[in-house]
Amino acid sequence: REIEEDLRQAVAKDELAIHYQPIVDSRRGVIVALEALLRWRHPRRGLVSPGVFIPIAEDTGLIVEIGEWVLRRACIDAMAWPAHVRVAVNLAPLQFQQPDLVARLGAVLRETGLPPTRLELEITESAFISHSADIEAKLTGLAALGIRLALDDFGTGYSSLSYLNRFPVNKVKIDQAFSRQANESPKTQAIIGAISTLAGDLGLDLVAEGVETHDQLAFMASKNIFLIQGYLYSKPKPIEELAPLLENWR
Ligand code: G
Ligand code: G
Ligand code: MN
Ligand code: NA
Repeated sequence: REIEEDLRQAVAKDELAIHYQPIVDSRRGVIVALEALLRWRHPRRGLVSPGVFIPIAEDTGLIVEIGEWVLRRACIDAMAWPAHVRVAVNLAPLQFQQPDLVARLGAVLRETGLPPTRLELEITESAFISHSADIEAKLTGLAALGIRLALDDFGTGYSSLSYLNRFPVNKVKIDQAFSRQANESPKTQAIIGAISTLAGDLGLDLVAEGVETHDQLAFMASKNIFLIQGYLYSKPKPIEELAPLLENWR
C-alpha cells in the first residue's frame, strides 16, 4: 500500500517527530518523566496518528528501525533535561523480540551518554506472550544495565499478575480506560483500588494514565496514586513547548 511505502521512507525524509507528555507527581507538582510519543508529519496527509501507522509499522517490521530512531532521539533529548526527569520510551513487542535487544540498548546509552537509570521502557504484556524462553534473560539484562521497566496499559490484558511475579518490573501504568470511569463506575473504583494496593505491597511505582479532570485526580489521590499522566496536566507536545514547564516544575 501507498502509506506503507511512505512510512518506509519517513525516517530518511525526517518526517517523524516525537511529542512528549509529562508524568507528574501530583503531590509536589513536579514532572518526574516525559513519555515519548511518535508523530508522523506526512507531506500530503498531514499529521498521521500513531494509532494508524504504528500497527502498519508493526505488521511490516518497520517498527524495529523506527523504534530505534525514537530511542536514540529520546535519549539525546533527555540529555538536555534536568537530571531527575526520566524519559519513557514505548518498546513494541517486535523490538522486544530482537535477540540482541540488550546490546542494542546498551549501545544507544553509551553513544548518547544518557545514564541508564534515566531511561524507562514501556512494554505491554503482549511482548511477553511469545518467545517466552529468553524473556527473563532479556529483562534481567535490561535491569542489570540499570534501565527501568514499566508495564503499560495495565489491566487490559490477560494475566498481568503472573508477570508482576516473574519479571523485574519497576512501574505499572493503569490504562486510561480505568481513569475515564474512575468517578462513574464503582467496579472500576474497586479495580483501581486493588491495583494500587497490589503495587504498594510489591513496591512498584504506579501511574494513572489518561487523567483529564480534577475529580479523577482526587479519586486517584484517595487511592494513594500520585503519579499522573493525562490531559489535565498536559497533552503530548513538542519538546520546545515543554522546556519552560520543565524549568517551572523543577
Ligand atoms: O500518542 P497516542 O496516544 O496517539 O499514541 C497512540 C498509541 O501509539 C499508544 O498506544 C502508544 O503507546 C503508541 N506509540 C506512540 N509512540 C510510540 C513509539 O514510539 N513506539 C511504539 N511502539 N508505540 C508508540
Ligand atoms: O498506549 P500508551 O499508554 O503508550 O499511549 C498513551 C496514549 O494516551 C497517547 O496516545 C496519548 O496521547 C494518550 N493520552 C494521554 N493522556 C490522555 C488523556 O488524558 N486523554 C486521552 N483521551 N488520551 C490521552
Ligand atoms: Mn506508553
Ligand atoms: Na498505556
